[in-house]
Amino acid sequence: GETRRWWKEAVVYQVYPRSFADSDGDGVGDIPGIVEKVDYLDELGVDVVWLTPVYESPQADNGYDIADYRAIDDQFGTMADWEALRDALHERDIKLVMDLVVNHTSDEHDWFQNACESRDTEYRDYYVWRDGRDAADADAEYDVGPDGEAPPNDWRSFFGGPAWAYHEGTEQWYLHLFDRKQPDLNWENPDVREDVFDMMNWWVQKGIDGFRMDVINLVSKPEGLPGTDPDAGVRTIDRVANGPRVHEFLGEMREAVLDRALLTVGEMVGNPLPVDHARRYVSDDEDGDGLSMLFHFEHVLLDRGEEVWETEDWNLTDLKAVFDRWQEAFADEGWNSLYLNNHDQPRMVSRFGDDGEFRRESAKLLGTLLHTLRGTPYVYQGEELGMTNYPFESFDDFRDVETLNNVREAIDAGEVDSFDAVRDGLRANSRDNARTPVQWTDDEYAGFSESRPWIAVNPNYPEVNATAERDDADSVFRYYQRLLAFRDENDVVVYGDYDPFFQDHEDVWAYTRTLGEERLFVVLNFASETTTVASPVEASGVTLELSNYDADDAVQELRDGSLSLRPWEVRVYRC
Ligand code: TEU
Repeated sequence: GETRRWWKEAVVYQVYPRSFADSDGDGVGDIPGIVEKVDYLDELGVDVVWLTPVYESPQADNGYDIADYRAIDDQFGTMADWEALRDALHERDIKLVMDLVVNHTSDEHDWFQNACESRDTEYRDYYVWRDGRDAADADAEYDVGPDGEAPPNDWRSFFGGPAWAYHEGTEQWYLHLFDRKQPDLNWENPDVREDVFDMMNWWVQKGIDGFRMDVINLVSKPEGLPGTDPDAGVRTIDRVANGPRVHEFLGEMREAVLDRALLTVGEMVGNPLPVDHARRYVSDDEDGDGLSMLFHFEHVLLDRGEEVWETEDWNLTDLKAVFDRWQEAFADEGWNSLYLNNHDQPRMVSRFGDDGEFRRESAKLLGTLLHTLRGTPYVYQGEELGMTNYPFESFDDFRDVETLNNVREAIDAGEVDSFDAVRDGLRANSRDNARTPVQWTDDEYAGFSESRPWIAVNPNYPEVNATAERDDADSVFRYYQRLLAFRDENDVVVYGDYDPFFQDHEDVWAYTRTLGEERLFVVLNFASETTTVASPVEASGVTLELSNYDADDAVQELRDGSLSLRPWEVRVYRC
């Protein structure tokens, strides 16, 4: 609702440390590298940094496999480095949100190491262990255990293959919804919850300002762990998302740790995300979970098939419909997060814009959308430079466990012939698109590192880089600065009502934001041609507040009631 909260007024900038800035020349980004760029973030005008995992980890999933929640991984630096980053941000009034990954740990976490010692060891019940099934009860496809034993059920890992791994030492299987090096924690065990909440409080004590909660709607598994039901369209994700005790667990977390001064954003996987669950996650009521906001996946799954290499065409009317639905869902209570890319998604300008001729225009248009809808915008590193997808050529170019495991599994299972068959799809979809190094300069390795980075730099860095962007008044970076400042200066952007027009128009998105007497009218042309529309708003006193083209006739056009929008043109009027 309209209750004022600092995190509603904020813009969050996501840092993926491995790819942000490398201070020590080992080819991997690190925390001192981020410290060197804090002034850059301040110059951009961000209010919050969300740091993806920097905890001690064998890096099977780039840190989403945590071996020690209270230690910093050597690759990224030390706890003293982390404290220096926290202080450097706080000195500039920038808050710090940490990633909370508690659906699973690394298999190298002490808890799991202990759990593997025997069936009745202290931490055994911190994880989800089951006996296998008779091979006769299972599909041949899952027949992967010893003596033809099948896993406990037919759930699939999000990263390919069965969601179960056999542990020889104790002759049982453990659940891993992600990589086999990411065993799922057993949230049914109250000791697990207590340890997680203690750890969270420990970080709050260290002065952080919030948590981004990784796949937090997976923590409650259904009783009896029922298998999928393909005939009824019930997949693994449908079994494990928004489970029976999820609100109870999050309610406990709220009680034990959270308060409204923290920014908490829950990542809610699965599609669709039922609105009744969504409302409860962010509700402030007594039986609500009290999160600030959530990430759903409905817009970023529009163009995705079932497999990581499968694509579908997306269209603007569907994209608008998703956003309209969620703007409406949280119109009176709750709050939206606004994102078009992150470390798991391709670059937004390549996906929803035009990364060729109209790269700059469309990057600015998409930015304007994110920063003028109702909710808290998230900027993913490099987005403010208009960074694009990477032109992947061979399978060796990829680093991401989701991409690698899924493709290898499918090739082994004979479902895919070879890399060539999936190349185009991976080019479009792979998470590695987002993970190439941030392009700072036109020097070798884009100024990211002194030596060859862990993943290749996008070859467009001589043209697309922070130095060039800052030297150019017309750049994507300079435009983002204006967007962020505009939000700071205008309450209507934060708290105004959202009202859409032209919902069936295939190229144009238009809406007003209204707060008391104040009204903004935003119109965006999602096409590489000029599109003309009749203005849906009556306007006399008009000013053009933001646009990615020269103002020219914009004001007169609105007065006259006919808008002629150039390729990827966006206009924000006050009227
Ligand atoms: O992502 C959850 C998730 O659902 C993704 O794996 C998603 O399925 C995929 O990226 C779509 O291509 C979170 C983290 O953001 C991700 O980086 C982790 O790999 C994952 O959880 C496991 O911790």
